[in-house]
Amino acid sequence: MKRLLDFIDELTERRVRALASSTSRRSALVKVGKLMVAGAFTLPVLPFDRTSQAHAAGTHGGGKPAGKAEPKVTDCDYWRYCSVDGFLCSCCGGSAATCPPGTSISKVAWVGTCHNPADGKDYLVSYNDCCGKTSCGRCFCNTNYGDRPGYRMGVHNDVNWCMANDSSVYHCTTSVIVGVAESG
Ligand code: ABN
Repeated sequence: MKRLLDFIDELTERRVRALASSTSRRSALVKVGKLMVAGAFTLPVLPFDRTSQAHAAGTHGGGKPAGKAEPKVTDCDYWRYCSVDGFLCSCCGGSAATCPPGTSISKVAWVGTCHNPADGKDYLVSYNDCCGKTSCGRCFCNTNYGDRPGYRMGVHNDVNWCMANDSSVYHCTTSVIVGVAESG
């Protein structure tokens, strides 16, 4: 039995030595590299989530997607809400452009540019908050077209625009059309 094991040992050692002398470390690395490159082309590529870009492209009032009903004045994708961050006053006892009773319109506001698919024009929209009552809590929209991160002062919309009113308590947000954007 021992002789058989010695024989297998010897045979294995000879084979391993022969293989080692005919294969350099460099050629082994080349083989591994080739396998990796081939794998990159043949293995399935994981899908990318591009929904945020699609959302950004579609919420600038680009028009309703095919097969979808026209957005209502209480829907976030209604064209003039392209840059809202807050509760729609049209769901809170007011309208798209007026504050609900018992609240007052903010003295400062965020202004966005939204595309109206009905006439093909771009409009300046002032997003004034309504102040003096606790948060409405209905129809929260966060479309925020053109918004930039908080460290870019002046171009950030996650702000309580009631800050300059007698009451800084935020209730909802209106979308008041203030002009047509100039082209060019
Ligand atoms: N402009 C709406 C809002 C109110 C309070 C805090 C953030 C955003």
